[in-house]
Amino acid sequence: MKINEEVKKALEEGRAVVALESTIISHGMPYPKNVETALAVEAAVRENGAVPATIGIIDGEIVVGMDHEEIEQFGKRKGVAKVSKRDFPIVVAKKMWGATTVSATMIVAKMAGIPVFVTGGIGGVHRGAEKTWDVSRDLRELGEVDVAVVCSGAKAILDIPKTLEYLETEGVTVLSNKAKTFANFYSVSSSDPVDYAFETPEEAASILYAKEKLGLKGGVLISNPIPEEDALPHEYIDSLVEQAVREAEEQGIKGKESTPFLLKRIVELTGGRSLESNIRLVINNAKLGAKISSCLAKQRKEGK
Ligand code: PSU
Ligand code: MN
Repeated sequence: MKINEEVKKALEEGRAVVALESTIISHGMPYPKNVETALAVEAAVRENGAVPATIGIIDGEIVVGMDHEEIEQFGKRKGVAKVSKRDFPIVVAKKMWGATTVSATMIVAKMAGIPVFVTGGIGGVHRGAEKTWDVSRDLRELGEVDVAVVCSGAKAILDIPKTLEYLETEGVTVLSNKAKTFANFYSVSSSDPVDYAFETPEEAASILYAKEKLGLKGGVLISNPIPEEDALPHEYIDSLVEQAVREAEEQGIKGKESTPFLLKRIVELTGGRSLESNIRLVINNAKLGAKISSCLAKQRKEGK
C-alpha cells in the first residue's frame, strides 16, 4: 500500500484526513465530468480543513492519496475493474487497475487509519432484491469496518426502506445532518427515520468519538440531504428509476454491472440533470465530511 507523503504526515500528526472512493470516478460518472468532480471534491475537502485521500489500485498497488494525473487516468482509462472486497486478491495479484467501491474504500481507509470517508450514495438493497438477492457488499462493510461514511443516503436506484432494515440488522448507527429522515440522494428527503438528527459537525464527531471509545466494531452512516436548490422532484426521478430498472431486467443486466448501467441510463433519461445533482451532492458531502473529520481530530487530541 502506498500512502502519499501529505496524507502520511497528516495522519502522523493527528490532523484531519478524508478518504474518497474511485468507483464513482471510473464507473459512476462520464468523462470529463467525473474528473472535474473528483478534483472539486478534493478542493472542497481542503477548503474545509482536511487533507483528501482518493483511493484506488494502480498496477496492483493500493494507492491512498492520488495525484491529479492519477485521478485523470481513473476518469478516462478503459478496463479499470470495479473493486469490491472480493476483487482485491485478483486485482492485486494480477497487477490490474482497480476503482474501489464504498466497501473496498472503507477497508483501505481503515488500513491507513483514516476515520472519515465521503461519497455520493452508498450501495444497498436493490429493488426486487427478493428475487435477485442483490444486496451491496457496502452494507456488510458498514457493519464490520470502523469508518464513518458521509453520503446522501443510498443511491436512488435502490430500495431505501429495505436498505435501512439491513443497516439495522448490521448494527450500523445512522445519523442525519439536521434532518430526522434519511437523505434521498437526488431528492430532498425520504420519509424513513434515522437514529439521530445532529445539528453541528462537532455533535456528529462526538458520536463517532463515543463509538471509538466504546470499541464498538463497524461503521457509522452519516446522511446529508442534497441542498434544496440542487434537488430533483422525487416523483419525477422515481418513475425514471423504475423505467431504468425495467430496462436493465429486459436486457439481462445484473451483478456489478447493474449500478453503473442504472446511473448512466438515468443521466440519459433526465437529459443530464441527475448528473448535475449527483455532482452537487458529492461536493456538499465533502464539505461536511471534512468538518466532521476536523472536529474528530480535535476531540481526539483533547481526549474528551
Ligand atoms: N455513489 C455515487 N455513484 C457511484 C457509487 C456511489 O454517487 O457510482 C458507487 C460506490 O462505489 C458504491 C457502488 O460502492 O456504486 C455500489 O455498487 P454495487 O451496487 O454494485 O454494490
Ligand atoms: Mn450488487
